Amino acid sequence: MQIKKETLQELNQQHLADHKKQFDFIALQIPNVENILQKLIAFQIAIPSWALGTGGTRFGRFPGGGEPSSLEEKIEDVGLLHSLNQSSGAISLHIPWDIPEDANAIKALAARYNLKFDAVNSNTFQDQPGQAFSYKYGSLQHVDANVRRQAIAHNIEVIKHGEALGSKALTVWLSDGSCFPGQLNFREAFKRTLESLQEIYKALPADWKIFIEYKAFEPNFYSMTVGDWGQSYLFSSKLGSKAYSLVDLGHHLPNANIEQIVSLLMMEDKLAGFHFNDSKYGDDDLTVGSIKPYQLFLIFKELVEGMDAKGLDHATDLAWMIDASHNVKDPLEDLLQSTEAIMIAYARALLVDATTLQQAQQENDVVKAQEILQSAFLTDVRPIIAEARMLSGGALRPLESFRVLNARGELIKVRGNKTLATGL
Ligand code: AOS
Ligand code: ZN
Ligand code: ZN
Ligand code: ZN
Repeated sequence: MQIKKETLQELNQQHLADHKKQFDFIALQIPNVENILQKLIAFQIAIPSWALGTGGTRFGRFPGGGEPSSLEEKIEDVGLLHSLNQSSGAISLHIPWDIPEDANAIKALAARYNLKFDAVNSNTFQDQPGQAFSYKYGSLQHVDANVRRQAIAHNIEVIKHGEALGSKALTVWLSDGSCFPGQLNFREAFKRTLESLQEIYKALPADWKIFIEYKAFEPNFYSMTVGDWGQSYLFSSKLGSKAYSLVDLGHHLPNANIEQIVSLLMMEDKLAGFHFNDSKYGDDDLTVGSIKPYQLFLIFKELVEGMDAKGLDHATDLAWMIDASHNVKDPLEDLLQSTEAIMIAYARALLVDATTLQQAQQENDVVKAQEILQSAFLTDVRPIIAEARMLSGGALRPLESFRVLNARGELIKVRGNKTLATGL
């Protein structure tokens, strides 16, 4: 399903008068609103191919129908999101869940929707049919060199697929670890993993990066070989300047200060970017901003401050990706909500008065520092985001448009009640 620009313009027209009033009101209070609009327009968040279908839990899936069953259909779905919000201009593939048989055709299709290929993800946490060696006891850490070699070869293959599509990064998330004390020699497992990663690193094209994603627990529940940002940082710093640590918001132990982790990784030039989602307990993969929007804002506040200090481009110098999964929502509606939540957090962070905050910090004026942060956080920035979307040809109200246009119904008409099994 493709939405015509004129259709969106007609829908926007119905809300234009209301929108104008709201936008003018907020614009009056913000000195550099033009600058903020430009930054929001440039900011793009990659959609993971595995979030386009119903995810669910190990207890069950309740698919809704009309889900994409091929890479082509996944690209169409991201194209649909992007036409509505103009902020989802990239897709992140997971191999072998997505196999681009004809890379040129896939590239051409994506270009038609104005989509880029973000980081490609390897998968050594599941056994594939016909695979020679099992990942039951790990992949890059495995005691058997045959298993390690197979996992290294897979990662190199993923790089090749990514190269053919114009991706510039490989994300490695390992489920490697142990379920019980004594199962693993931590140091040996670390060293074997490092050696394996070094082999993969050697295969990176000159302008590529490798992202090392960490996770505190699951599916291993005693130890994870890349269990936290310290371990990820050790790997990425030992690997070299093309290696970075990837922060998935759901991969920390409860109450971790993620904004501080982010700020220090960035200080050390080791922050790859994000898998955005939200959680109350663990790797819940809930809609971004649905549980802890203040935390998300604080993360973006660190990002904006840190990137500005280093002269980095907010839109292009870090990898912005969603990693979510849904059991009770329409996946596309959920992704619209997630993208909006990220834009809200980013826009609010852009409102933080950095000079006054720095002054308050110098004077140990704790109260004032809090006031500055909270006044940015409590500003309703939605009209600014809507304005940015409209300026770039998107919908003033993406979610409402999705429903008014009966997008899911149209997809079901074409695709039927096909469903797609997705990841963890
Ligand atoms: C798993 O928990 C991680 O978040 C990975 O990023 C994984 O590759 C992705 O969630 C797909 O399962
Ligand atoms: Zn992730
Ligand atoms: Zn995860
Ligand atoms: Zn997950």
